[in-house]
Amino acid sequence: MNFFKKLFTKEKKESLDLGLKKSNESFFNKISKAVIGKSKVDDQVLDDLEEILISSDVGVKTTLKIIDKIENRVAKDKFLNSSELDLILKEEIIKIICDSENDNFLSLSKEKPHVILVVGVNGVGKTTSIGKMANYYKSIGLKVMVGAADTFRAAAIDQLQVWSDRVGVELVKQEMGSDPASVAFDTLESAINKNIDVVLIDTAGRLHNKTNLMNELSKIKRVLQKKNINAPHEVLLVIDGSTGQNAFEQAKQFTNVTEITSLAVTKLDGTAKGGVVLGISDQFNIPIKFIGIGEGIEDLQIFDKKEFVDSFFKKS
Ligand SMILES: Nc1nc2c(ncn2[C@@H]2O[C@H](COP(=O)(O)OP(=O)(O)OP(=O)(O)O)[C@@H](O)[C@H]2O)c(=O)[nH]1
Ligand SMILES: [Mg+2]
Repeated sequence: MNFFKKLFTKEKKESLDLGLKKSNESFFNKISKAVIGKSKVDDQVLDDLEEILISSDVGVKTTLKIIDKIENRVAKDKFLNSSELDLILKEEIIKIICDSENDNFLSLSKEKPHVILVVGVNGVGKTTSIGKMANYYKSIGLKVMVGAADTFRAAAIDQLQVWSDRVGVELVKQEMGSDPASVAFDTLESAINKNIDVVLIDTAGRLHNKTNLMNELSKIKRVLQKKNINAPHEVLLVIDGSTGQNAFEQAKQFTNVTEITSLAVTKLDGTAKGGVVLGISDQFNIPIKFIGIGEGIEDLQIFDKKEFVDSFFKKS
């Protein structure tokens, strides 16, 4: 969908650069140290590079793939200049990530409403991301409705109410402690009646080892299907990028127990662990749709692999 691409304006790019500043700086400091005094990429540089990628949370599998590619290039070009290492790395990483099957456009189903069930462990940024997504979808002219199916805490409903008011979209809610599946059902019913385009359903922070919470998620799905057999059209897993390797773990655990169709990686600002996005994008066969780069309403971007790698590798 080309018009999403067009939304990647200069302004967006600047905030992406800013959001990834810590990851970018930390990565470059390490790379610079590794090549100091070296005229060519030798075994030592490659070893250091491997360590740098792993310590930048790119993940072991993806790191080994990248090192393998660089080794091949070094074998072909024995006098590969070490000052060019970052350029070569960028090239190879873009190739690896873009070869992966993930796609990053915002595929919305043809039928209305497109229902997105938002899941993830405690505190990763589900509710905040829903607020930002509601704002984004509204800004491109879609009618949005939000459902407060995190009924565990009154504060969770209030938080979503604040976001809905701020964005100017309708919220469907019930009392605290009510059945989350019933809230989801009400939301979908109301959205159908009001000809809504996108429905975003918030859920409680659930732990992968809590069977009851996973059962709750299944129940929400089942109940939604009573209204529309294709709902939810999307189950979006939110993961906290600042937790580094734990983010991989969250993605793994969730994909093991439920069908996840898209990912949002949050909190990439203020962390040097942004490399986690490169690894996740390579290793999971699930598109990363959004990345969170701040707490503000505009601080959610559609994930664009190329732009991301570019910001990650930008020389300041
Ligand atoms: N810096 C930064 N903070 C974020 C981002 N996304 C969310 N947050 C913050 O993370 C905290 C938790 O966000 P919530 O949206 O409440 O997380 P949640 O997953 O809904 O949490 P529970 O409902 O308790 O499971 C809040 O303080 C958010 O402002 C982000 O991209 N960057
Ligand atoms: Mg929440």
